[in-house]
Amino acid sequence: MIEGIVGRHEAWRRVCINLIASENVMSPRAEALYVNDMMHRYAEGKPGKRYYQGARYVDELEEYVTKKAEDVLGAPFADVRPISGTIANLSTFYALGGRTLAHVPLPSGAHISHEFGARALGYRTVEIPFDVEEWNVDVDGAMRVIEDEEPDVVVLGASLYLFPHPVADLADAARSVGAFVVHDSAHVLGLQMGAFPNPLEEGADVVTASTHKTFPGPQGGIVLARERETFKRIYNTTFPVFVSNHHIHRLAALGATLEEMERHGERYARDVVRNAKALAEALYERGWQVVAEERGFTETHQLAVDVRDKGGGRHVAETLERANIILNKNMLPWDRDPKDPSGIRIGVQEMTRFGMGRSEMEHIADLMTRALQDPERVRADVVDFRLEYQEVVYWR
Ligand code: DSN
Repeated sequence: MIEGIVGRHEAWRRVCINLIASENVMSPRAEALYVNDMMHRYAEGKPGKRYYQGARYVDELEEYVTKKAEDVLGAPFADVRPISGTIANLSTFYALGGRTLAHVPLPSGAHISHEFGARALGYRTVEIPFDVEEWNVDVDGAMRVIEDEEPDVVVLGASLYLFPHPVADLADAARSVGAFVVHDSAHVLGLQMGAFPNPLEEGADVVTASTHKTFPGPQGGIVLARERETFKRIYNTTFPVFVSNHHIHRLAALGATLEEMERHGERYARDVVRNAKALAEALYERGWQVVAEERGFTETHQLAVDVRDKGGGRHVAETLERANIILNKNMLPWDRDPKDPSGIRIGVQEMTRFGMGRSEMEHIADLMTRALQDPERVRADVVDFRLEYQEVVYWR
């Protein structure tokens, strides 16, 4: 029964065009390393100071992976123990302990943990204004919020993320009121290898992320920091407040992915952004209202499309799923209802990883356009097309 369900899931998603912006696939090596005996074991605490015996090789692995993360991701300090991006955020917000947290509005891209998570920790949250013309944070408005509200934490970075947020422009203003700048790089961690600015170099104090979106590792989280004291506060909060055991089997796969990204990350990041622009252009030419045309659509792996003229985000996402084209409905800045929003969000990082380039992006735009009219008929074409791209590249 269970084997059957998983088998059907795997067989189905292998013949889908997967465009969910928060997903990816691991390399065969990382996948093989993911299932190992450490998934049965406990290693609470930190290397060399565990609360359980039997962790000598876990210590060796965790130290290696932590050092590799610092080197490859360009961070003086890394904590690989958060088990998700949300846990990385909660741990960071709690450790930096304040009363007020400023974040981008949810419909303009913020992650739910920036608002609901922060509030659950006792923060008063205030919104940083978003400029819909620029599809980015309104820098002057953000400065005013920082001056007036004097937040303790300013969160930039997003889940709907088309253009780099102005970390450098806001870091000094934040510091002048004593605020920490946290950049949520969940979506762009893999792009930071060469196609997106490193927020720590731009003045962020902390980067939080998940390790399975544009960074194509196992599901998990990570915290990166610029200064030792800030890092220690977060590190000493992650355990024992937000994790006890930290799902240590995933560290092997994370380490393997870091090694692969060290070799191929720069090329992968550039190819992803190039493909996102190509798909945006191709859809736009076929009549889809891809947002931010004046700004070149995107500087990340994502594009967003206003599909109100095609029945709305929910209708479009559900119709495309019938053709094996998998993406998600998404709020756009003017939306209030996440259940039936104006938009869809598209990410090309997974299909790029399977070797697709510009011409394949054009073909996907054709398939999407036809699928909206007759999804069942187009599904066979999607399956045939996808069967041509089954090997993960960027890892050997
Ligand atoms: N924020 C979700 C997404 O971007 O899909 C993941 O947590």
